[in-house]
Amino acid sequence: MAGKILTRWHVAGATMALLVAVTLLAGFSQAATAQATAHTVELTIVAGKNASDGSFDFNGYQRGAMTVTVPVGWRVVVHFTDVGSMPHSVAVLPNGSHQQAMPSATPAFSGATTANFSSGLPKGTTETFTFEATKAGTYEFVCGCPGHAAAGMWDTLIVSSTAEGPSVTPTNAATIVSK
Ligand SMILES: [Cu+2]
Repeated sequence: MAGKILTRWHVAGATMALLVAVTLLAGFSQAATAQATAHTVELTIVAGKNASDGSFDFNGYQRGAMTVTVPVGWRVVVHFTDVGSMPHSVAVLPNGSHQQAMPSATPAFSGATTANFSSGLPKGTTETFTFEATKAGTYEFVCGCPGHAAAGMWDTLIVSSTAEGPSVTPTNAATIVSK
């Protein structure tokens, strides 16, 4: 009798230990997954910052003078503010789109645009949009208001398959915060 009871306790104990182990493993695996998907970069883009270029700039940079790099697969949260004297917009478009007279309103990544791409957002407006940088390559931040891209209102976005984190050149050209 005593032997049977002891065995039962052993079985119960082993089962408990197994459950604890499985629960711990599940917990670790969940934490690892959460970390893998937490690759988000918050990027601030200020339109029309520099009056001396007619305010046709992002963060004071135009004609590709600012390059933002993000690793492929990261989520990009763009905080856009128009501080210029006229409406502006921004979208992530395929490389070379600034050469089009009327840049396409279809962004390179789903959701990678402010509202009213071709008419722009009134000065003083702030808008946030989010997209997943799902494909490596070179892209452009372009203002869609007529004539603005031709006047220089575009910069560069590189979605990199080798970069380990986001960056911007020149250094501090944009506020980037990784999360
Ligand atoms: Cu503009």
